[in-house]
Order: sequence, then structure tokens, then C-alpha cells
Amino acid sequence: MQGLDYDAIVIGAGMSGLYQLIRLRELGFRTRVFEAGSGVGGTWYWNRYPGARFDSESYSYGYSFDPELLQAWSWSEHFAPQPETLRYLNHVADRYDLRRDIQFETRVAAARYEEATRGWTVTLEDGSRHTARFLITAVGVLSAPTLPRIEGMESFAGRSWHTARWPKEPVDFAGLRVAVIGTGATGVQTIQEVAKTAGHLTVFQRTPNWCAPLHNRPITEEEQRRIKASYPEIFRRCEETFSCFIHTTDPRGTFEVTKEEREAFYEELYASPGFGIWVGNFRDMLTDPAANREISDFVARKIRQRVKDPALAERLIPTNHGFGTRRLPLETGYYEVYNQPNVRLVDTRETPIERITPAGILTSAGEQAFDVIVYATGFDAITGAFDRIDIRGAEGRRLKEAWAGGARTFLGMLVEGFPNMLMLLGPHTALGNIPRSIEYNVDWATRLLRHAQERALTRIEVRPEAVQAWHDHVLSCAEGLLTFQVDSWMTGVNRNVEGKQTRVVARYAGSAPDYRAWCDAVTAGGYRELMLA
Ligand code: NA7
Repeated sequence: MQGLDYDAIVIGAGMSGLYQLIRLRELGFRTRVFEAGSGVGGTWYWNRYPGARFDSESYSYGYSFDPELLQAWSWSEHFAPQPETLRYLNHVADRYDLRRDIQFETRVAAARYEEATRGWTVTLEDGSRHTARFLITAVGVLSAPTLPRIEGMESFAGRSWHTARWPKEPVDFAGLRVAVIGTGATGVQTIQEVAKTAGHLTVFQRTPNWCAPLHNRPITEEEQRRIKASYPEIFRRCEETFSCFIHTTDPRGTFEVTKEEREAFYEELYASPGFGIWVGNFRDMLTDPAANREISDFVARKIRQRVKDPALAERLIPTNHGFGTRRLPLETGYYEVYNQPNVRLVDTRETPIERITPAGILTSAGEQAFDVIVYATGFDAITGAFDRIDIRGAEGRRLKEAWAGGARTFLGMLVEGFPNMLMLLGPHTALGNIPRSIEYNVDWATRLLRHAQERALTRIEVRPEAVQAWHDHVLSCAEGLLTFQVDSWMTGVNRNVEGKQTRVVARYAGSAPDYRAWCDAVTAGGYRELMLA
């Protein structure tokens, strides 16, 4: 690779970048990882807000590639909190001596493919340039935070943060007047935690989300022994299920059972830990509106039972989308928070926020003073982190422009016109239980790179007809799903981002086994879908 600084440049040292680095070393690649944070961990580095934790069972979330690592690490809770996950990822970085190839506090500004060298030139924010044969993006799915577009935000005299830019030192909320804007999965986790200590908490809710109990608890010693003895079965299970969780769709249709059986099943799911109620529910929950109404009515009854003030309960019950059609926030006492005297809900559909003032927040009902404003307002998801880098492929074509009408990829990993660029967790890859998808993506990418290495190939590009076939498949998987009839980050809508107001199929909605079958067929067929030179 004469003339190029590295064999591969990886953008990002989160879960995907770290694992990719391990695999590239096995290929003997000279690799440089550029990471914006001052440490490893990606999502788990940035999202330090109070209450941040897994919604996947801890033991199904860690890396599975090394049996010794699995035995060396003990998760303390069924759904581990963020500080523990960050410790875990630091443990991984130490164990495999990864930091020597990672340059921290380094943000990539631009990346450009040069045909003359068949390589990528990566420009950092400090202006320095670095070249490599391959560019591997490990930039995450939910890593480009978005603030709301509210006038006067910069004028606020108190402290304010986006949840994904939380300060490293702990924040003491005792006695403070706190506002939280946003009630997605992040807002829910934050609200239920901050409500414990805040002097007064006001929640600004634009759209209520359906939430269900997490049922977290510590892992006992006996459970720890059982978990460590059964890792092969746990990961085999994750490989077989629809979205790599330990839960999977119930084969029964909602109306194939009696009303009593249905209620009993819902009760059982509501009382069980984790995502079972979302991804282990009746098979037609997200395709049949009547089936969806059944579970929505059930959860609405639960909310009414848990929130004492009936009018407030109604405000917390979604009316514009059915249960599970957006990402389900899991909660621990979230609804009970609204029974506390120090918590108030402001429905911004009834009393819109007009502006942020130096003292606090002005709504149509008047001004309220705050010491802290928390923006739990989400992310420019999936393509946002790509859009924030000026990525140009062959003939100088901008990725952002190529994806202006919605992303088009091959298997979520390759883009037509962007040779030698591989994406981990790119648009239209299988998501679900994310680390399981990461490990699959990295292993697939590594096999392709080994194939190129063994044959001294220096150019990899996907054929347009392969992109079209994959794109058609992605669209067909989304057909008939209620999820795609609702605004959310999964349908590419973010009202705080220019050009992201219309729904697209932003997420691959097929099963993980189906996704892997497509990818495995490409490998087995000798990469006929790619132009290799
Ligand atoms: P989400 O799920 O996108 O939630 C963002 C929340 O912020 C949501 O309730 C939004 O309301 C709200 N929002 C955004 N802008 C505004 C303004 N201007 N005013 C009021 N409220 C606003 O992001 P999360 O961080 O909670 O979760 C992202 C993923 O991270 C999650 O799915 C997990 O996978 C982990 P809206 O619904 O748009 O009306």
C-alpha cells in the first residue's frame, strides 16, 4: 500500500469501531481509529445522563467473540446502567490493548475517495490529512444529537445540556428547578431518575409515548454462574430470533386466542422484564390495526391505573400512534413520577413553548423559571452522523446528496459510487439488539477485506443492480407495517432537522436471520454483486 498512510481508517471508537479494530489487527492491517470523544465507548461514552441504562438483557448485549472475555466480565444487573457499560468497554480496550491505534478528541471533518491512489483522504477538524486504502465508518446510529429549534436557547442563564452531551461530573439536582424537554426513551429514563431528587421537575411533552416496565434487578451469584455457563445457548438464541433479542415474536395471532387468554398473556408480558411485550408479543401486533388496538387499550388501562389524576393519565396516553409502533421506552416507576407533588407535566400541544428566556421557559400560559434545562430531544438518526462529515466518493459526489431522497445502500454496508468505503451499522442494516448486529457486520466486512487482501485487490465497489435489489427488498419488508405509518426516528423524521420532515423507510424491517441470509449468500457466491479490481 505504497503512498498511503494506513490500510484502513476507522471513524469512531464505540462498540463497532473497537471490534473492527480487533479484527483488522488479525488481518495485519495498519489501522488508525479517529474518535471525537476523549475515551472509548461511543453511545456509552456520550450518554451519561442520569438513569441511562440497557433495555436489552446485559448478558445478551456484551461482545460474544471471545469466550474468555465473557467469563472475565460479570454484569451486576439484568439491565446494566451506563457507567457499568462504559467500564466494560474500557475493560475491552485495555484487554486487547486497543488505545494505541486510537486518536482521541479528534473529529473527522471530511473524507474523499481519490481514484488515482484508490484510497481515501480523511481530513480532521484540525486540518491534518491522513490517507488509507479503506474507510470504515463506525459512527453509530444515534450519535448526532439534535436540539430543538426554539428561540432564545442561547440566552438561558442557568445550565442546560442535551442528554447526549451530559457533563462528566455528576450533577446534583437537590433543590433545583429542572425542566426536561422530550419524552422518548431517553427522556423517560432521565425523568424518572431526576424526579427522585429535583426540588421541582417540569416535563415538557409534545407527544406521549407508550412505555412498559423494565423490571430490572441485580443479578444474583447463582444467576451469574448460570449466565456464564450458558453463553453459547444465549447467543445461539439471539442468532435465531427476529431482532437478536432473547425475546421473539409469539407465533399466535391476537384473535386466535380467547379474550381471557389474550388478557392473561398481556398481563404476563407486562409483568416480565425487558422487551418481551414489544418483540415477544402476538405476531400481528404491528400489522393488524385491530390487534394493535387490543394491546394499546391494555397498556392504556395500565397507565390509568398508575396515574392518580385521570386528566393527567389521558395526557400520558398516546392517541396518534399505536403501541410499539415507535421505539418502546422501558421504565421503572415512570408513570408514578406524575403522582409526586414536585412533578408537573406541560403538554406542549395545549400550551406550546414560545421561547427560552434568560430565566427559564415561556409557554403560551406564561413564564416559568428554571435552574436547569435538559434537552432529551433525540438524534438525527441513522444518516445524521454521515451527514455531519463531508464524505465524497468517486467523481467528488457527496454522500449527503446521494442520500437526499433517503439512503440507498447494499446490505447497509456498501454504497454505489463510494468505493472502498464500508459502513458498520449503516442505513438499512439489521439493528435490533445492536451489538449482535455489530459483530455480524464487522465479521462480514472483515471477510470481504481478507478476500481483497488475499487477491491483492485494491478497489471494491457495489454494482448498481445489487443496490437496487437490496433497496427493493428493504422497501418490501416495510410494507404493511404500522411502524412505517408513524413519525419517528425509525421513519427518518426529525422536525428539528432540515430535510428530515418526510417519512422514509429508514430502518431495515426484515428479520436478522433474513438479513444474514442475504449477506451470507453474497460471500458464498464469491461477491458477484461487487466490482472487485
Ligand atoms: P427520541 O425517541 O427521538 O425522542 C425525542 C423526544 O424529544 C420526543 O419526545 C420528541 O417529541 C421530543 N422533542 C423533540 N423536539 C422537540 C421540541 N421542539 N419540543 C418538544 N419536544 C421535542 O430520542 P431519544 O433520545 O429519547 O431516544 C432515541 C433512541 O435512543 C431510542 O429510541 C433508543 O434506541 C435509544 P416528538 O415525539 O417528536 O413530538
